[in-house]
Parts: sequence; C-alpha cells; structure tokens
Amino acid sequence: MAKQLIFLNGQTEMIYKKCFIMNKNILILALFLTAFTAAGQVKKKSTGNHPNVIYIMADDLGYGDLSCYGATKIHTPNMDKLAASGIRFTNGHCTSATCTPSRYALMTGEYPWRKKGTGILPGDAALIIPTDRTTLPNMFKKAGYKTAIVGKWHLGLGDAVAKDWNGEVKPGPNEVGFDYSFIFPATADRVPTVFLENHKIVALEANDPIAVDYTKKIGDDPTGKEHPELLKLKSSPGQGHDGTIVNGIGRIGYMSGGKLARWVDEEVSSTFLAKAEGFMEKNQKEPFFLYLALTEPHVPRMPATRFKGKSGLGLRGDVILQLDWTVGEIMKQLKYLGLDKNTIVIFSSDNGPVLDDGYEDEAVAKLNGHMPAGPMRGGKYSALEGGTRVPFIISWPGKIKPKVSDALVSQIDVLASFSAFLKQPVPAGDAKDSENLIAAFLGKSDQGRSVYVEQGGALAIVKDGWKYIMPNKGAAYDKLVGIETGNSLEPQLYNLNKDVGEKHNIAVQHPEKVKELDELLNQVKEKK
Ligand code: NG6
Ligand code: CA
Repeated sequence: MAKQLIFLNGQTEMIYKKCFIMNKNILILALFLTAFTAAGQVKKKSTGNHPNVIYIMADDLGYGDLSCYGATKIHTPNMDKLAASGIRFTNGHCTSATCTPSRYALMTGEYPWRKKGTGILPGDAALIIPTDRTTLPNMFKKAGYKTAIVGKWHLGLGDAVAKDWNGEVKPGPNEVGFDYSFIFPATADRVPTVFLENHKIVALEANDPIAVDYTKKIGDDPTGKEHPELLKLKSSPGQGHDGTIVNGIGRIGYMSGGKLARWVDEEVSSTFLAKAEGFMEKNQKEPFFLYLALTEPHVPRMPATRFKGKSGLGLRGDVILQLDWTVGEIMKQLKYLGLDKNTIVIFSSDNGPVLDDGYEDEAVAKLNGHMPAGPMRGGKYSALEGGTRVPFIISWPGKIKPKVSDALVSQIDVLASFSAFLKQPVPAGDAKDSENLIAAFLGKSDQGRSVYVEQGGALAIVKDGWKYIMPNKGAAYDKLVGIETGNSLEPQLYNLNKDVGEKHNIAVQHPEKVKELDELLNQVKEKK
C-alpha cells in the first residue's frame, strides 16, 4: 500500500497519514464487505487469546541508554511512551554479553554455553539452531501464528561454512520456524553486507556472483588495511575491521561480487522498518509473531543522514535516536492497522553496551557524561551486570497495567512463557532452561526467576539477589573496548539488592555463600 511513501519526507508522511485517517471509515466498510462476500475465506483478527506478538531486539543497547531507564543526555520519547504504557523491568536480562549466544537462547530456550560453537559467529558460519527442536518461532507457528524475522540473524546459514551464496542459502530462519525472513546474515560490520529474503540474496545479479572468505582477501575490492584513505569511518587500530570496504566502511572478512546487492548502511534501518510494516499489514487479519531484530546501536554506526549529528553524542547517540524513531513507527503502524490493543510488544537488547567496538566514531569523545550501562559495572563482553542486564519492556495496552517491575526475567524465558500462554506444550528435553514467567511478563506477579546464570567471559550465577562470578582466567579489563570483563582468578560475590554496581566483592566475608552458589552453578551446568 501507499505506506511506503513514509520514506519520502516528513510532509508527505503527514499528508499521507491525514488521508489515511479520512479514508479509514470507508476503508473499514470496504474491508468488512470484502470479508463477508468472500465466504469461507474470512480470516479472524488476532484475539485476546491469540494476540499478535512483536519482539523487538536492539543490538548492544545498554541499560542506561534510554531516558525511561534514567538517561539524561539522550531523549528517547518513543521508548519512554512504550515503557509508560507497559511494564518496565529493572532486572531484565539477555543470557549472554554478546549477540550470538543471547539470540541462541531466545530462539531455543536453552543456555547457549551448553553447546559448543555458540560464540560470536563469523558471517559465513553454518546454522547453529537445530531444525528438529522446539524454537520460539515454530512454537508460535504451531499455535496458528504467521511468523517472521526481519533484521539481524547472526545464528548461521546453510549446512557448512563453504556454501554457494548465489543460490538458495539454507537451512536458515525459514527452517527453524519463520514463515517469512528478511535478514542480514551476521553483524553490520561483517561480510557479506547483503540482505536475504527467504533464502535468496536480494538484488543479486547472475553475472556478478558473490563470494565470501574469512581467511584471505578475495576479489579486487580495496580493503581497509590497504586503503585507509578510502574510509569514511576510520577503523579502530587492532580490532580487525580492515577487510573489504563496503560503502566506505572496512568490514570484518572479505567479499567479492554482488555489487548491486550490497547494502548502504544509511538505509539498513528504514529497509527493516519497511519490511516489518509490510509484514504487519499483510498479516493483519491473523495472529502474527514478528521478531524485529534491529541493528542499532551496533557498529558501524551510520544512521540515515537526517539523524546524523542530532543527538550531540556522536553517531552512537544518533543511531539510538534512529532506533527510538523506528520503534515509534512500529507503534504507529499498529495503530493504523487497528492492532494496537491486540498486540504484545516486547523490547529488549541482546547484550550490554560498548563504545569503541571497532570504529573511530567519537562514541567515547562525545559521551558527555552519558552512562550507557546506567548504574551497572561492565558492559558488552562482561560477566558484570552491565553485560546482561538490559532494557526490557513489555506492553499490551488495555491488558497490562503500566508499572515498573523488579522481577528477575530473561529472554530465555519467552519461549516457555508464551507456550504456556498459548497452551502449546513443549516436548520434554526442549527449551530446558526456559521458565514459565508469563505472570511476571503480563504484570500479574512480581515473582521472576530465583536462580539465573549470566554469561560474560566467565559464568555467573544469581540467586535471590546474591551474585557469584566463578573464577576465570583472562584480563580483568579489555583495553581494546575499554570494558571491565568481570574476569578474576578470585571468586567474586556481590549482593545485588544492596550493591547493583558490584562495587564490593564480599566473597571473603561469606565463604558459605560462595560455596553454595558454586555448587548450584555446577548443578545447573550438569542438568540433563
Ligand atoms: C567482535 C568484534 C566487534 C563486534 C562483535 C560482535 C572484533 C575485534 N570485534 O568480535 O566489532 O562485531 O564481535 O558483536 O572483531 S555482537 O553484538 O554481534 O556480539
Ligand atoms: Ca549485540
């Protein structure tokens, strides 16, 4: 529909919306008549028992990055509105302090550290989600939902690293339960920098095939290493973002060909938005589950031109404004389609924040006192709270009473919670770490998990507010990214109820607690 006009300019957008509202009654009447003349083909809108569910995942957004979570140097009105209309969790978590493992847990309901090969994947990795097990999307599908992923995937594609990117690239999201997929394979800073729609690279020309390599340079494209003068965003020294240059940005890895198919970073976000809006519109008459995996504020931070310079905090702040705007557009689309009262929107982030993650984009220099992790210590890559405690918001207007909840909840619990809600039993052995927290998710209870394992470099376990980080080798401070990792050869014990900033390691004072939590962590690890 004409909704695509939204990207022309603000004025066109306004005009379009006014026309839409004026014509809405006529439209409703027409839809009503069409529905009843096409007897037998009438599809039911989602109902209270089967509301639509949109899960929006930000990439590397920290606990303190939104104004509804206390940020004062950046203003995120759309996120604030979402939080004010639903539950804002103060103790909401991803499982891991990086992307692939967190997303693995969201999809499978299983702690990622149980399985080898669930660390940050290169862009040519094979699919790591099993295709014969219960997943979040195939559970929704079984319950009669239309399912889609739009955005970042980062869980591998195909059966092997060596694959032909020019044919059907599978198995992937469609094989683990998504009816529709529009994705990029890994991260915005990794090749191949292309979109895939249901197995196929978008806009790939037969006479310009794509090849991808993570071991050596291929093709004639300049690399960031050989030609730093060609870069519009400089790579940070020593972080490896100096492979093939695409759109003036050096990437991790090398690619050749597919010139027309390569994305323009400034358009990635609006492309995902358009695809998400299209899916919502097309499936407005049946319940749908949409996993919208946005790329902000992951590197390379390169927003649409109209957001550049808007935050005053450099490009990292600018892409957070773009993220906020995008969420606002999703909410508007729900309203236009008349689905706002019947859609649960969940918003969270796949790991904590990082400033310098590979590019010299002034994230550090222009921070201006902003605290991406809020009061938490650590960030991305860290076993400290900043690694996994992230924004976590659930809204369902009319059904959920707005509030702030301190319940300990995790993305890993979405699968068991919604399978209980939709009465879709999970076969024994599947989703074994996922807990049914639907009462907490819908605001009927303040009781979350009592035990939870967090993954940075080290594993940590939280029980009733006590947190134990097991001894782990490795630097306590990652100099490249400027983040405390939580690694220490000594056991660490924190009382999060009194010390959310993990300032006081009280392991020496409480040896019995250390022992109890160490044993408990081992028990969880051994759970069959
Ligand atoms: C790291 C990259 C970082 C980022 C991250 C993945 C280096 C030195 N750093 O390995 O730039 O791409 O992987 O981020 O290569 S994540 O959010 O997808 O986990
Ligand atoms: Ca991430």
